Amino acid sequence: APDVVCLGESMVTFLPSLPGRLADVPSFTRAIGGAESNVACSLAAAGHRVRWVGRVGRDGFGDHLVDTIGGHGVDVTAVGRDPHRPTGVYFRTDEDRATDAHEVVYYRAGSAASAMSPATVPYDSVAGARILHVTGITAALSADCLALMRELTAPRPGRPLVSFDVNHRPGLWRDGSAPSVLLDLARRADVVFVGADEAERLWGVGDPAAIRAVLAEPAVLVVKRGAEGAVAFERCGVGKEAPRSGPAPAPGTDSASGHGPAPDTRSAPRSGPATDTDTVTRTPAPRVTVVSPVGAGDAFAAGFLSATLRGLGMTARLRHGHLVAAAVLTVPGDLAAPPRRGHADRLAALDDAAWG
Ligand code: KDG
Repeated sequence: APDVVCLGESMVTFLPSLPGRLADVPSFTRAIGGAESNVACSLAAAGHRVRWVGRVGRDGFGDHLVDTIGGHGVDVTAVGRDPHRPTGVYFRTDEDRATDAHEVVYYRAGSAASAMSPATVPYDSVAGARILHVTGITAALSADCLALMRELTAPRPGRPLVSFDVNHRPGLWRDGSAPSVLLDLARRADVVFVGADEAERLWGVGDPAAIRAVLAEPAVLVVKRGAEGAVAFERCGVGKEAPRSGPAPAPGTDSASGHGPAPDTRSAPRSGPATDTDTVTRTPAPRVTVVSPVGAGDAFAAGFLSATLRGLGMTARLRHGHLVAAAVLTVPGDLAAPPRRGHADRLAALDDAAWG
């Protein structure tokens, strides 16, 4: 079984050849996108066994996604191929330096991935993993996809640790249901990533402690504050010392080389005000010159989850998230080679003064 399963829609992405409005961009370069497969590729680069579960058309773009993501060392054997629906694609423009705005246009309604459901995605394809990583994007794709998300996040014995990146994409939510649907899913997860700006937009709370009050259930909540860094709330009494009740990794096959199992965060009580029961950890973000923010959230999640799989403490988990994000922030595409493990470990171990 893989260490991590990342489940969600990947798309062929068209990146503009020149800055400017979509209406004016003369040509585009093909790349790949998809928040969950970005996390998968980054985790594979960090040496973990990762499976991407998605669904693409029986078309050239589907072949391209499967080949490219597989080429990153990700297990693509559980990717569905839909003979009747196309692979999703999307176009985007570069950030306008003056306004920070960029345009994203999706052609994914009715895509192969929108047909993911409890019927088309067998639970077996995620069972046995230590971590299942999903995002709020999938919940917006179709009623079937939402049903799948609810099934995957429902409590059940031996459930992988569920990692949920809220990933609110306003362009995908037309009916005003995002705040309640995403809150409900996040509350069912074990580890949640959310941007402070995103939480403000969805639930009207931007202060980390206020976000924790709304999202008190997950054992670990990571609030990302852009250049200001990140804050993690971890319920006391859980973490690396906690007993594990999920599926054990196969002996001797831990590609993360001898690291302990992922912490079982589900054994903790689910009630009580966050402030009384949480350990709060803050880390500043390294200062980098941002080339493109796209993919940085995925990179952060990958760095954090990699450090989680390795049994590292919360400060190290956050710092590894920041380091992988920094690598992606400083290149144009969604993906960048993360720093090698030894190098990242040395950077993460620098003293607090170096980290701002
Ligand atoms: O996180 C990066 C993603 O936003 C991008 O790759 C496309 O998955 C995507 C989406 O749905 O926006």
